[in-house]
Amino acid sequence: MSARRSMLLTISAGTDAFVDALARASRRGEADFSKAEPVVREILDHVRHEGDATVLHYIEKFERRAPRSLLLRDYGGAEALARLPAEARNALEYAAARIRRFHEHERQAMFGATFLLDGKTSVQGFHYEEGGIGLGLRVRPLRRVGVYAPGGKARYPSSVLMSAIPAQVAGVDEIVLATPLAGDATDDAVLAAAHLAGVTAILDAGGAQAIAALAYGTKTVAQVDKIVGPGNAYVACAKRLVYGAVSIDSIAGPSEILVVADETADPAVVAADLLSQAEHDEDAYCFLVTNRADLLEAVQRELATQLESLPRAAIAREALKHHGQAFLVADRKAMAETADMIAAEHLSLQVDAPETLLVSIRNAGAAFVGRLTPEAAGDYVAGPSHVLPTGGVVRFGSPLGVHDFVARTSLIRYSADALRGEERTICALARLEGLEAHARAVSVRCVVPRSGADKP
Ligand code: HSO
Ligand code: ZN
Repeated sequence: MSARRSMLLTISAGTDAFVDALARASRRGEADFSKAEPVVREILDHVRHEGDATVLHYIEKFERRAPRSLLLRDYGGAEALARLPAEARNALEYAAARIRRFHEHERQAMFGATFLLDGKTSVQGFHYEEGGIGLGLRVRPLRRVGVYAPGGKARYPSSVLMSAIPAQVAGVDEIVLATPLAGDATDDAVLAAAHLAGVTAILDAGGAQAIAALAYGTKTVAQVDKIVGPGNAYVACAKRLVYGAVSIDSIAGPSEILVVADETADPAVVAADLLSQAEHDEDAYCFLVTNRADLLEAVQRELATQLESLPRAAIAREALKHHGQAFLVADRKAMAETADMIAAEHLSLQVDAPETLLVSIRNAGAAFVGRLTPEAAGDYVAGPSHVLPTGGVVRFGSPLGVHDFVARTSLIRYSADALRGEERTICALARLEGLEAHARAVSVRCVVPRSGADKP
Protein backbone atom coordinates (compact mmCIF):
# COMPACT_ATOMS: atom_id res chain seq x y z
CA MET A 1 0.00 0.00 0.00
CA SER A 2 1.26 3.48 -0.76
CA ALA A 3 -1.06 6.40 -0.32
CA ARG A 4 -0.76 10.11 0.34
CA ARG A 5 -2.30 10.62 3.77
CA SER A 6 -2.67 14.10 5.07
CA MET A 7 0.95 14.85 5.97
CA LEU A 8 3.42 11.98 5.69
CA LEU A 9 3.49 9.64 2.72
CA THR A 10 2.86 6.19 4.19
CA ILE A 11 4.85 3.28 2.81
CA SER A 12 4.13 -0.20 4.13
CA ALA A 13 6.73 -2.96 4.38
CA GLY A 14 6.46 -5.86 1.98
CA THR A 15 5.59 -3.74 -1.06
CA ASP A 16 7.66 -2.66 -4.08
CA ALA A 17 6.97 0.93 -3.07
CA PHE A 18 8.70 0.26 0.26
CA VAL A 19 11.83 -1.10 -1.39
CA ASP A 20 11.88 1.83 -3.85
CA ALA A 21 11.28 4.47 -1.20
CA LEU A 22 13.99 3.08 1.06
CA ALA A 23 16.45 2.94 -1.84
CA ARG A 24 15.63 6.53 -2.74
CA ALA A 25 15.98 7.62 0.90
CA SER A 26 19.43 6.02 1.08
CA ARG A 27 20.53 7.92 -2.04
CA ARG A 28 19.21 11.28 -0.86
CA GLY A 29 22.71 12.70 -0.34
CA GLU A 30 23.69 12.64 -4.01
CA ALA A 31 23.99 16.39 -4.41
CA ASP A 32 23.53 17.94 -7.83
CA PHE A 33 25.98 20.81 -8.15
CA SER A 34 25.54 21.25 -11.91
CA LYS A 35 23.88 24.66 -11.51
CA ALA A 36 26.24 25.98 -8.82
CA GLU A 37 29.52 24.59 -10.11
CA PRO A 38 30.28 26.89 -13.10
CA VAL A 39 29.50 29.98 -11.02
CA VAL A 40 31.53 28.72 -8.08
CA ARG A 41 34.53 27.79 -10.23
CA GLU A 42 34.62 31.30 -11.63
CA ILE A 43 34.45 32.87 -8.16
CA LEU A 44 37.20 30.61 -6.81
CA ASP A 45 39.42 31.35 -9.75
CA HIS A 46 38.95 35.11 -9.52
CA VAL A 47 39.54 35.30 -5.79
CA ARG A 48 42.56 33.05 -6.05
CA HIS A 49 44.23 35.32 -8.61
CA GLU A 50 42.92 38.74 -7.71
CA GLY A 51 42.28 38.58 -3.96
CA ASP A 52 40.49 41.12 -1.79
CA ALA A 53 39.07 43.36 -4.52
CA THR A 54 37.32 40.35 -6.09
CA VAL A 55 35.89 39.21 -2.75
CA LEU A 56 34.44 42.69 -2.28
CA HIS A 57 33.12 42.67 -5.84
CA TYR A 58 31.23 39.41 -5.27
CA ILE A 59 29.89 40.61 -1.92
CA GLU A 60 28.46 43.61 -3.72
CA LYS A 61 27.09 41.49 -6.52
CA PHE A 62 25.50 38.68 -4.48
CA GLU A 63 24.93 40.18 -1.06
CA ARG A 64 24.15 43.74 -2.21
CA ARG A 65 26.31 45.36 0.45
CA ALA A 66 29.72 46.95 0.75
CA PRO A 67 31.45 46.08 4.03
CA ARG A 68 33.87 48.70 5.30
CA SER A 69 36.47 46.10 6.10
CA LEU A 70 36.62 42.47 5.11
CA LEU A 71 38.36 41.18 8.22
CA LEU A 72 37.42 42.36 11.70
CA ARG A 73 39.84 41.55 14.47
CA ASP A 74 38.13 43.74 17.06
CA TYR A 75 34.57 42.78 16.31
CA GLY A 76 33.12 43.93 19.62
CA GLY A 77 31.89 40.52 20.79
CA ALA A 78 32.05 41.31 24.52
CA GLU A 79 30.10 44.54 23.98
CA ALA A 80 27.53 42.72 21.83
CA LEU A 81 27.10 40.11 24.57
CA ALA A 82 26.54 42.85 27.14
CA ARG A 83 23.91 44.51 24.91
CA LEU A 84 21.78 41.36 24.63
CA PRO A 85 18.69 40.98 26.81
CA ALA A 86 19.67 39.11 29.98
CA GLU A 87 17.72 35.99 29.04
CA ALA A 88 19.44 35.63 25.67
CA ARG A 89 22.85 36.39 27.19
CA ASN A 90 22.40 33.82 29.95
CA ALA A 91 21.15 31.22 27.50
CA LEU A 92 24.13 31.70 25.19
CA GLU A 93 26.56 31.53 28.11
CA TYR A 94 24.86 28.42 29.46
CA ALA A 95 24.97 26.72 26.06
CA ALA A 96 28.63 27.66 25.52
CA ALA A 97 29.60 26.16 28.87
CA ARG A 98 27.76 22.90 28.16
CA ILE A 99 29.22 22.60 24.66
CA ARG A 100 32.71 23.31 26.02
CA ARG A 101 32.38 20.67 28.75
CA PHE A 102 31.28 18.02 26.27
CA HIS A 103 34.23 18.71 24.01
CA GLU A 104 36.66 18.76 26.94
CA HIS A 105 35.41 15.25 27.70
CA GLU A 106 35.99 14.31 24.07
CA ARG A 107 39.52 15.72 24.13
CA GLN A 108 40.32 13.91 27.37
CA ALA A 109 38.86 10.58 26.21
CA MET A 110 40.27 10.58 22.67
CA PHE A 111 43.42 12.70 22.94
CA GLY A 112 44.10 12.83 26.67
CA ALA A 113 47.31 10.79 26.63
CA THR A 114 50.56 12.77 26.90
CA PHE A 115 54.29 11.99 26.89
CA LEU A 116 57.57 13.88 27.31
CA LEU A 117 58.94 14.56 23.85
CA ASP A 118 62.44 15.72 24.85
CA GLY A 119 62.45 14.36 28.39
CA LYS A 120 60.88 17.55 29.78
CA THR A 121 58.21 18.92 27.39
CA SER A 122 54.78 17.29 27.68
CA VAL A 123 52.95 16.85 24.35
CA GLN A 124 49.66 15.13 23.42
CA GLY A 125 49.87 11.60 22.09
CA PHE A 126 51.59 8.35 23.02
CA HIS A 127 55.08 6.92 22.88
CA TYR A 128 56.63 3.51 23.52
CA GLU A 129 59.82 1.61 22.86
CA GLU A 130 60.21 -1.71 21.12
CA GLY A 131 63.62 -3.33 20.74
CA GLY A 132 65.55 -0.07 20.65
CA ILE A 133 63.05 1.66 18.38
CA GLY A 134 61.15 4.62 19.83
CA LEU A 135 57.68 4.92 18.32
CA GLY A 136 54.96 7.44 18.92
CA LEU A 137 52.16 9.56 17.65
CA ARG A 138 52.03 13.26 18.45
CA VAL A 139 48.61 14.97 18.29
CA ARG A 140 48.79 18.61 17.23
CA PRO A 141 46.02 21.20 16.92
CA LEU A 142 45.58 22.90 13.54
CA ARG A 143 46.96 26.43 13.49
CA ARG A 144 44.18 28.34 11.74
CA VAL A 145 40.63 27.29 10.84
CA GLY A 146 37.69 28.93 9.11
CA VAL A 147 34.20 28.46 10.50
CA TYR A 148 31.41 29.25 8.06
CA ALA A 149 28.02 30.44 9.36
CA PRO A 150 25.27 31.36 6.90
CA GLY A 151 23.42 34.63 6.92
CA GLY A 152 19.77 35.15 5.96
CA LYS A 153 17.06 32.81 7.12
CA ALA A 154 19.55 30.29 8.51
CA ARG A 155 21.48 32.73 10.69
CA TYR A 156 22.02 30.74 13.86
CA PRO A 157 24.20 31.93 16.77
CA SER A 158 23.92 28.37 18.11
CA SER A 159 25.80 27.09 15.04
CA VAL A 160 28.64 29.51 15.76
CA LEU A 161 28.99 27.96 19.22
CA MET A 162 28.64 24.42 17.87
CA SER A 163 31.35 24.90 15.22
CA ALA A 164 33.89 27.12 16.95
CA ILE A 165 33.96 25.72 20.50
CA PRO A 166 35.29 22.29 19.42
CA ALA A 167 38.10 24.14 17.61
CA GLN A 168 38.85 26.23 20.66
CA VAL A 169 38.93 23.15 22.90
CA ALA A 170 41.25 21.40 20.44
CA GLY A 171 43.71 24.26 20.91
CA VAL A 172 43.48 25.92 17.47
CA ASP A 173 45.41 29.22 17.51
CA GLU A 174 43.21 31.26 15.18
CA ILE A 175 39.50 30.75 14.53
CA VAL A 176 38.13 32.91 11.71
CA LEU A 177 34.34 33.09 11.50
CA ALA A 178 33.11 33.77 7.96
CA THR A 179 29.62 35.19 8.04
CA PRO A 180 27.86 38.07 6.29
CA LEU A 181 27.07 40.75 8.88
CA ALA A 182 23.96 42.89 8.61
CA GLY A 183 25.74 45.89 10.15
CA ASP A 184 22.98 46.52 12.70
CA ALA A 185 21.73 45.27 16.06
CA THR A 186 20.66 41.94 14.54
CA ASP A 187 24.36 41.03 14.47
CA ASP A 188 24.65 41.09 18.25
CA ALA A 189 23.74 37.46 18.93
CA VAL A 190 26.22 36.19 16.33
CA LEU A 191 29.01 38.51 17.56
CA ALA A 192 28.30 37.47 21.16
CA ALA A 193 28.40 33.78 20.24
CA ALA A 194 31.68 34.34 18.38
CA HIS A 195 33.12 35.97 21.48
CA LEU A 196 32.00 33.11 23.74
CA ALA A 197 33.45 30.56 21.32
CA GLY A 198 36.88 32.19 21.13
CA VAL A 199 36.61 33.40 17.53
CA THR A 200 39.73 35.48 16.85
CA ALA A 201 38.51 37.37 13.75
CA ILE A 202 35.41 37.73 11.59
CA LEU A 203 35.49 37.61 7.82
CA ASP A 204 32.47 39.71 6.87
CA ALA A 205 31.53 37.69 3.81
CA GLY A 206 29.32 34.78 2.84
CA GLY A 207 28.97 32.42 -0.10
CA ALA A 208 31.65 30.95 -2.32
CA GLN A 209 33.67 34.18 -2.13
CA ALA A 210 34.14 33.67 1.63
CA ILE A 211 35.21 30.06 1.11
CA ALA A 212 37.65 31.15 -1.60
CA ALA A 213 39.24 33.82 0.62
CA LEU A 214 39.71 31.33 3.46
CA ALA A 215 41.00 28.56 1.21
CA TYR A 216 43.51 30.53 -0.84
CA GLY A 217 44.18 33.54 1.37
CA THR A 218 44.24 37.16 0.24
CA LYS A 219 46.18 40.21 1.35
CA THR A 220 43.90 40.72 4.35
CA VAL A 221 42.69 37.16 4.96
CA ALA A 222 45.29 34.55 5.88
CA GLN A 223 44.87 31.09 4.36
CA VAL A 224 43.35 28.62 6.82
CA ASP A 225 44.11 24.91 7.24
CA LYS A 226 40.50 23.72 7.39
CA ILE A 227 37.02 25.09 6.69
CA VAL A 228 34.02 23.78 8.63
CA GLY A 229 30.36 24.62 9.04
CA PRO A 230 27.17 24.37 7.04
CA GLY A 231 26.13 26.58 4.11
CA ASN A 232 23.93 26.67 1.01
CA ALA A 233 24.57 24.78 -2.24
CA TYR A 234 27.14 27.36 -3.42
CA VAL A 235 29.08 27.11 -0.17
CA ALA A 236 28.89 23.31 -0.24
CA CYS A 237 30.09 23.22 -3.83
CA ALA A 238 32.93 25.67 -3.05
CA LYS A 239 34.04 23.58 -0.07
CA ARG A 240 34.18 20.51 -2.24
CA LEU A 241 36.24 22.29 -4.89
CA VAL A 242 38.81 23.80 -2.50
CA TYR A 243 39.43 20.47 -0.78
CA GLY A 244 43.13 19.79 -1.18
CA ALA A 245 44.16 23.41 -0.80
CA VAL A 246 42.58 23.09 2.65
CA SER A 247 40.74 20.37 4.53
CA ILE A 248 36.97 20.50 5.03
CA ASP A 249 34.40 18.84 7.27
CA SER A 250 31.58 16.87 5.67
CA ILE A 251 29.35 18.68 3.19
CA ALA A 252 26.08 19.62 4.87
CA GLY A 253 22.78 19.01 3.11
CA PRO A 254 19.28 19.81 4.38
CA SER A 255 18.43 18.91 8.00
CA GLU A 256 16.98 15.47 8.70
CA ILE A 257 15.15 13.72 11.49
CA LEU A 258 14.12 10.12 11.80
CA VAL A 259 11.73 9.26 14.62
CA VAL A 260 11.39 5.59 15.49
CA ALA A 261 8.20 5.14 17.48
CA ASP A 262 6.20 2.24 18.95
CA GLU A 263 3.01 2.04 20.98
CA THR A 264 4.68 3.79 23.95
CA ALA A 265 5.22 6.98 21.93
CA ASP A 266 3.05 10.07 22.30
CA PRO A 267 1.78 11.17 18.85
CA ALA A 268 1.87 14.86 19.87
CA VAL A 269 5.55 14.53 20.81
CA VAL A 270 6.44 12.64 17.62
CA ALA A 271 4.69 15.29 15.50
CA ALA A 272 6.38 18.12 17.40
CA ASP A 273 9.82 16.59 16.76
CA LEU A 274 9.13 16.09 13.06
CA LEU A 275 8.00 19.72 12.76
CA SER A 276 11.07 20.97 14.63
CA GLN A 277 13.18 19.82 11.69
CA ALA A 278 10.60 20.57 9.01
CA GLU A 279 10.61 24.26 9.94
CA HIS A 280 14.33 24.55 9.06
CA ASP A 281 13.79 24.59 5.32
CA GLU A 282 11.61 23.35 2.50
CA ASP A 283 14.09 20.59 1.72
CA ALA A 284 14.32 19.15 5.25
CA TYR A 285 13.71 15.42 5.60
CA CYS A 286 11.21 14.05 8.12
CA PHE A 287 11.07 10.28 8.47
CA LEU A 288 8.93 8.22 10.79
CA VAL A 289 9.50 4.49 11.25
CA THR A 290 6.85 2.68 13.25
CA ASN A 291 5.19 -0.69 13.75
CA ARG A 292 1.84 0.87 14.66
CA ALA A 293 -0.69 2.02 12.07
CA ASP A 294 -2.83 3.60 14.80
CA LEU A 295 0.11 5.67 16.05
CA LEU A 296 0.84 6.78 12.50
CA GLU A 297 -2.77 7.94 12.04
CA ALA A 298 -2.60 9.90 15.28
CA VAL A 299 0.72 11.51 14.23
CA GLN A 300 -0.84 12.57 10.92
CA ARG A 301 -3.68 14.27 12.78
CA GLU A 302 -1.26 15.94 15.22
CA LEU A 303 0.86 17.29 12.39
CA ALA A 304 -2.15 18.95 10.82
CA THR A 305 -3.28 20.43 14.13
CA GLN A 306 0.15 21.67 15.23
CA LEU A 307 0.86 23.20 11.81
CA GLU A 308 -2.15 25.47 12.18
CA SER A 309 -0.40 27.59 14.80
CA LEU A 310 3.21 27.25 13.63
CA PRO A 311 4.77 30.56 12.48
CA ARG A 312 6.90 28.79 9.86
CA ALA A 313 4.07 26.49 8.74
CA ALA A 314 4.59 27.34 5.07
CA ILE A 315 8.18 26.06 5.16
CA ALA A 316 7.29 23.02 7.25
CA ARG A 317 4.39 22.06 4.95
CA GLU A 318 6.69 22.17 1.94
CA ALA A 319 9.26 20.00 3.71
CA LEU A 320 6.59 17.43 4.63
CA LYS A 321 5.20 17.51 1.12
CA HIS A 322 8.58 16.87 -0.51
CA HIS A 323 10.33 14.70 2.06
CA GLY A 324 7.84 13.57 4.70
CA GLN A 325 7.67 9.78 4.79
CA ALA A 326 6.37 7.17 7.21
CA PHE A 327 7.66 3.60 6.96
CA LEU A 328 5.20 1.15 8.46
CA VAL A 329 6.99 -2.08 9.42
CA ALA A 330 6.16 -5.29 11.28
CA ASP A 331 8.40 -5.38 14.34
CA ARG A 332 11.37 -3.96 16.26
CA LYS A 333 13.90 -5.78 14.12
CA ALA A 334 12.51 -4.17 10.99
CA MET A 335 12.42 -0.80 12.72
CA ALA A 336 16.16 -1.06 13.44
CA GLU A 337 16.99 -2.26 9.91
CA THR A 338 14.99 0.53 8.29
CA ALA A 339 16.56 3.19 10.52
CA ASP A 340 19.99 1.84 9.72
CA MET A 341 19.38 2.07 5.99
CA ILE A 342 18.11 5.63 6.22
CA ALA A 343 21.23 6.59 8.23
CA ALA A 344 19.80 9.88 9.49
CA GLU A 345 21.51 12.95 10.87
CA HIS A 346 19.18 12.88 13.91
CA LEU A 347 17.71 9.63 15.22
CA SER A 348 14.98 9.95 17.83
CA LEU A 349 14.07 6.72 19.61
CA GLN A 350 10.61 6.95 21.13
CA VAL A 351 10.22 3.27 21.92
CA ASP A 352 10.21 0.92 24.87
CA ALA A 353 13.81 0.10 25.91
CA PRO A 354 15.40 2.56 23.47
CA GLU A 355 19.01 1.60 24.29
CA THR A 356 18.28 -2.02 23.40
CA LEU A 357 16.99 -0.94 20.00
CA LEU A 358 19.98 1.37 19.55
CA VAL A 359 22.35 -1.58 19.95
CA SER A 360 21.22 -2.81 16.55
CA ILE A 361 21.32 0.56 14.78
CA ARG A 362 24.77 1.45 13.51
CA ASN A 363 24.09 4.56 11.45
CA ALA A 364 23.05 7.79 13.15
CA GLY A 365 24.66 11.22 13.52
CA ALA A 366 23.15 11.93 16.93
CA ALA A 367 20.83 9.58 18.80
CA PHE A 368 18.11 11.07 21.02
CA VAL A 369 17.31 8.30 23.43
CA GLY A 370 13.82 8.07 24.84
CA ARG A 371 10.69 10.16 24.45
CA LEU A 372 11.81 12.76 27.01
CA THR A 373 14.76 13.80 24.84
CA PRO A 374 13.86 16.40 22.23
CA GLU A 375 16.16 16.84 19.26
CA ALA A 376 15.87 20.58 19.93
CA ALA A 377 17.79 20.13 23.22
CA GLY A 378 20.67 18.77 21.15
CA ASP A 379 20.41 21.74 18.79
CA TYR A 380 21.02 24.18 21.60
CA VAL A 381 22.35 23.06 24.95
CA ALA A 382 22.99 19.34 25.43
CA GLY A 383 26.69 19.62 24.51
CA PRO A 384 27.58 17.56 21.41
CA SER A 385 27.92 19.69 18.28
CA HIS A 386 24.77 19.99 16.19
CA VAL A 387 26.96 20.15 13.10
CA LEU A 388 26.35 16.61 11.89
CA PRO A 389 26.71 14.67 8.66
CA THR A 390 23.55 14.54 6.53
CA GLY A 391 22.42 12.69 3.41
CA GLY A 392 23.49 9.26 4.68
CA VAL A 393 27.09 10.42 5.23
CA VAL A 394 26.78 9.19 8.84
CA ARG A 395 27.64 5.75 7.42
CA PHE A 396 31.26 6.99 7.47
CA GLY A 397 31.07 10.48 8.98
CA SER A 398 30.87 11.80 12.53
CA PRO A 399 29.59 14.85 14.38
CA LEU A 400 31.93 17.85 14.26
CA GLY A 401 34.26 17.58 17.24
CA VAL A 402 37.75 18.05 18.63
CA HIS A 403 39.03 15.34 16.26
CA ASP A 404 38.21 17.63 13.32
CA PHE A 405 40.71 20.20 14.53
CA VAL A 406 43.78 18.09 15.18
CA ALA A 407 46.31 16.33 13.00
CA ARG A 408 48.94 13.75 14.00
CA THR A 409 52.63 13.28 13.46
CA SER A 410 54.22 9.82 13.64
CA LEU A 411 57.51 9.67 15.56
CA ILE A 412 60.23 7.09 14.77
CA ARG A 413 63.73 6.84 16.27
CA TYR A 414 66.20 3.98 15.77
CA SER A 415 69.25 3.02 17.80
CA ALA A 416 72.33 1.65 16.04
CA ASP A 417 71.65 -1.90 17.27
CA ALA A 418 67.98 -1.77 16.31
CA LEU A 419 68.84 -0.64 12.77
CA ARG A 420 71.49 -3.33 12.37
CA GLY A 421 68.94 -5.86 13.57
CA GLU A 422 66.50 -4.83 10.81
CA GLU A 423 68.98 -4.03 8.03
CA ARG A 424 68.47 -7.28 6.14
CA THR A 425 64.71 -7.12 6.36
CA ILE A 426 64.47 -3.54 5.16
CA CYS A 427 66.96 -4.17 2.32
CA ALA A 428 65.06 -7.29 1.25
CA LEU A 429 61.81 -5.34 1.00
CA ALA A 430 63.51 -2.42 -0.79
CA ARG A 431 65.05 -4.77 -3.40
CA LEU A 432 61.72 -6.55 -3.80
CA GLU A 433 60.43 -3.20 -5.01
CA GLY A 434 63.54 -2.44 -7.09
CA LEU A 435 64.47 0.52 -4.88
CA GLU A 436 68.23 0.15 -4.34
CA ALA A 437 68.72 3.67 -2.95
CA HIS A 438 66.34 2.78 -0.12
CA ALA A 439 68.47 -0.25 0.77
CA ARG A 440 71.68 1.77 0.67
CA ALA A 441 70.21 4.50 2.91
CA VAL A 442 69.93 1.79 5.56
CA SER A 443 73.23 0.01 4.95
CA VAL A 444 75.28 3.20 4.93
CA ARG A 445 74.34 3.57 8.59
CA CYS A 446 75.22 -0.01 9.49
CA VAL A 447 78.93 -0.07 8.61
CA VAL A 448 80.98 -0.98 11.67
CA PRO A 449 81.73 2.31 13.35
CA ARG A 450 85.15 3.72 13.79
CA SER A 451 85.66 5.38 17.13
CA GLY A 452 82.66 6.93 18.83
CA ALA A 453 80.44 7.09 15.71
CA ASP A 454 77.95 4.62 17.14
CA LYS A 455 76.29 7.16 19.39
CA PRO A 456 72.55 7.43 18.74
N1 HSO B 1 18.89 21.23 13.63
C1 HSO B 1 19.93 21.97 12.95
C2 HSO B 1 20.70 22.91 13.80
C3 HSO B 1 19.93 24.05 14.39
N2 HSO B 1 18.72 23.97 14.93
C4 HSO B 1 20.34 25.33 14.55
C5 HSO B 1 18.41 25.15 15.42
N3 HSO B 1 19.38 25.98 15.19
C6 HSO B 1 20.96 21.01 12.39
O1 HSO B 1 20.41 20.03 11.68
ZN1 ZN C 1 17.28 22.48 14.48
